Amino acid sequence: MIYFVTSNKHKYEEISKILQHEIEMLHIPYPEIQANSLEEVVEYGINYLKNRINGPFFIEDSGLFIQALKGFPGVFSSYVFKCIGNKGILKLMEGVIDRKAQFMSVIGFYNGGMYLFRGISEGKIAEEERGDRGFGYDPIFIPNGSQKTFGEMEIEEKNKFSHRGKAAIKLKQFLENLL
Ligand code: ITT
Repeated sequence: MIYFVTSNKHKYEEISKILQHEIEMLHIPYPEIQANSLEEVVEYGINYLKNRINGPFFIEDSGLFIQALKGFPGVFSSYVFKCIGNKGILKLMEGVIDRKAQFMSVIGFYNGGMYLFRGISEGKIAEEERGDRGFGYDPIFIPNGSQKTFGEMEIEEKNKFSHRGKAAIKLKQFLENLL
């Protein structure tokens, strides 16, 4: 049994479709520091949690980085989403031609040692919100190789394109090699 420490049930559903290993969602709040990279946020979170949890666990931190906005909202994605939402981002992007963006995910696994796995999904910001699946910025992100937003995809399809899907596959391969 491996714990996935998160408050976000969508993240849990996405990763549990990929990991064959039994994972269990555990909701223990941990500090998410203000840092320049997702890796720093994850390392700090693991160091905080490692003496509070018995057994192997992982956490995941993710963000949307919009090129024309110099990487905003990036490590502040969760806070920015709560404040201005998809409508606010679309407003900031009004009239902007370069709509390139990437989603990034860093999974940190701990079993006595700490291991980080990163996944990136390149894509663009849609002109309008589309779809009501998923969470967060899903309705405004179109990954390269698809015409749909993440908000228009089932979890399995999103996982094929997504930052989290890619990071989770790396974790899965790592766990298989541990056995
Ligand atoms: P944790 O408890 O796991 O931290 P969280 O929702 O607070 O859950 P983060 O701190 O990693 O997650 O914040 C990342 C934010 O970025 C998240 O709240 C979304 O707004 C956005 N985001 C990340 N991945 C996303 C995805 O796959 N689709 C849509 N939005 C995403």
